Amino acid sequence: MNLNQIISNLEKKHPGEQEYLQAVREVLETIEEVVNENPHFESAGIIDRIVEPDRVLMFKVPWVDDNGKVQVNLGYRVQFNNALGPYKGGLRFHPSVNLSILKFLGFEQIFKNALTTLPMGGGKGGSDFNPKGKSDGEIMRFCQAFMLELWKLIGPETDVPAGDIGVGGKEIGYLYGMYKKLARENTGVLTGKGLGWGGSLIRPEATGFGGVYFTEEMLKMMDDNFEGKTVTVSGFGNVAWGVALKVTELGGKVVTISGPDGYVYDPEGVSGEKIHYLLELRASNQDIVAPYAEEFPEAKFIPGKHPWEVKCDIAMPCATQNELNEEDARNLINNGVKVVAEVSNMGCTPEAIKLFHDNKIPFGPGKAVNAGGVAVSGLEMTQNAMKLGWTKEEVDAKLLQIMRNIHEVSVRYGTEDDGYINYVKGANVAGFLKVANAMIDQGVI
Ligand code: 2IT
Repeated sequence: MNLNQIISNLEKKHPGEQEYLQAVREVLETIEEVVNENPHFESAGIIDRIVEPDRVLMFKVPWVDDNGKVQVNLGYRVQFNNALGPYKGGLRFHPSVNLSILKFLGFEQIFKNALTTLPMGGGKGGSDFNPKGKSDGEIMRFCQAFMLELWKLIGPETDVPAGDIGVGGKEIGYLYGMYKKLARENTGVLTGKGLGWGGSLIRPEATGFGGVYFTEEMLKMMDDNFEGKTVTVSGFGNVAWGVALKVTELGGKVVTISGPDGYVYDPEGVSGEKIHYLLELRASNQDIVAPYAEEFPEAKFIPGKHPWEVKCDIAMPCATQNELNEEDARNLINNGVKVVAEVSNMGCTPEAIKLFHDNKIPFGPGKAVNAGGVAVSGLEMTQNAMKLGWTKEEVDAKLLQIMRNIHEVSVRYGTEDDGYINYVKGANVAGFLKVANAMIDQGVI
């Protein structure tokens, strides 16, 4: 496999799609060895086929705002690979959304979903719609207009969307209502639904809980645990909330959260009622964290900065892609970080990851660490298909098992000669082999 040739061909075909090219390069670099060991992958064109989505759907979303003015956004669904099951992955509503970002997310999702061992292919979608400052009525009308196009492309056995940044329980409700009306069926085609109408218990917590379960396994490899650990977290949404809940339960202390306006340092820990306050912050649709420091005076708001300058044992990025760069990584290492676990998708830049690897700091990549979210989405699909629901304890136990299993396969494929575990390689190889073998079995389609 000629990695540079493949990447330069992709650059020509998809100029400027930086995030997508970054995600592809990272995966191809780590699977090069296993591809070279399996010549039948080459003859079946697996790499050429896996790096391009099956199809990309782009559509216009016109809607009317509260002032009666017509607004126009772009809508997308990237159906990347369905070798393992229906396309599965979230919808992101954020002004930064473009094709490159959704292709990177869809590509990552293929391997992440494979790691869960549940029957799900990879996809992603969303819009450049900005939910910040929008009224409930505007969000509902936008979701309905978005679904008016999307519903034709999805279905319980073809493509099952869910939430991502900017799409939570409220948006899933509006999207589902419109889908059900148009499709005249009630098959639970979106996951992350309300707990009273088909949603799975633990789904809201799942990404954060799963991330902490995975990190606990990483700590175990060093005969350690969360007890007494200081943890820095970025973001203040659903994912940061789940992480704060579980870290606190396991005896650790989350000392930061962050938003686009800066970060909050809370030396006493984001615990108890403060964790629930995160949900209020999020629900305000304001996208700022400064009010936390007004509500809880022991905390300090540091405007315009990232939390990675704060001394910690464990760093868990929970916000968005490329949110932790080389300089941040150097700060963390100089401050004695023991473990870095990326809960956001592609949260760390390639330079930051290289620095962690060079310094032998255990680094868990997003597609392994945050797979708990989509794993519980998969369990929601199972429960919907059975028309039965599991208890909180049942779902949580399955999530824990899935995360431990992902850790185990990452160690199996990622352990280097000196004993250092390259989790990026381990997770990519394990996910890739599963998808590639399924593609071989299913022929050229
Ligand atoms: O990045 C992700 O894995 C998600 N946004 C969740 C996807 C899902 O289908 O639950």
